[in-house]
Amino acid sequence: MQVLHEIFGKDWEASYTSQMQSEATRAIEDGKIVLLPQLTFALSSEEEIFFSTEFSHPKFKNISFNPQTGLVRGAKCDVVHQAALKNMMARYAKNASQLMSSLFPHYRNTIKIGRTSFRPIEIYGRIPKSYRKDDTRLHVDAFPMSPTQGKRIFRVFTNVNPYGKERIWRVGEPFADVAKQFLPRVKKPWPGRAAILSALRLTKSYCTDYDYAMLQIHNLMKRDLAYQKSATQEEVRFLPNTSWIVQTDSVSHAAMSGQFVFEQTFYLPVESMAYPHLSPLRILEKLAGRNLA
Ligand SMILES: O=C(O)CCC(=O)C(=O)O
Ligand SMILES: [Fe+2]
Repeated sequence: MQVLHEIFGKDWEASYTSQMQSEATRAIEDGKIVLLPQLTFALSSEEEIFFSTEFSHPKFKNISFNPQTGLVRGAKCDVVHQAALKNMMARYAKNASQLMSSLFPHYRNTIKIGRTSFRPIEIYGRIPKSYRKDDTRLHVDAFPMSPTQGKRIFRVFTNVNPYGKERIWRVGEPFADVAKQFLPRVKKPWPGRAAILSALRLTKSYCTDYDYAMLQIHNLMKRDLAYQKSATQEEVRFLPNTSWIVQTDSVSHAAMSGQFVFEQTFYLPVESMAYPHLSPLRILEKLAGRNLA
């Protein structure tokens, strides 16, 4: 399968023809990565000090920003630098939103913005706390605290590495193949699990059967070292000063190396997709023979 779908947009305000929009929609919903090889995110000269690991809190993987509350997390710095970080990340959030809106206009009314992240730590050689947190292993995204209830996860990335370093990913097999292998291995949740998790506030919202299955698949994929080696996969190298958009809940991916990337997350209801049958929710429901929402 062709993994990349290239679009030539030079800036975040670029407009796209309806043909480009519908081709990009088909491509992304079909599990391709939409690559914008000419699109970068420029840092001002004052912001260049953030090309460093010095502002990262050792407990966090990334520096994150919540565009809804304006809060920055995971940074270790004084108020002046904190404000500058916030400014820079808010600008990335705005740019990424603009891109999503001009490339996918029919998602506009229902898409919701999530967290923005700045990732200043080199991936290669990083020691994860557990295999579940190891993003160098192929996985589809699912987060224990943040159930999506079927909503799609879109991520916009920009490699801003100033030293010419690529971000290297492995991209695995289509979601339908992942699901066929791993859904049969998903154990039944114990009764009342979701209600207890949300009552104890261990999840930010209700964890549906879909969320449970996705989290299990995420963990099973990462735990299976034989699968990591033998699964159909290919290496994709993202050059500095390029951007890409991917549905990380369906595209099997692993980040192998690279440093200094921005990322913006968005959530989209399955019903807003042009091809909802391609969503992980519908694919899993078809295999399970029942409703998982
Ligand atoms: O940082 C990256 O390049 C990707 C890591 C990852 O697995 C993700 O953002 O879902
Ligand atoms: Fe991921």
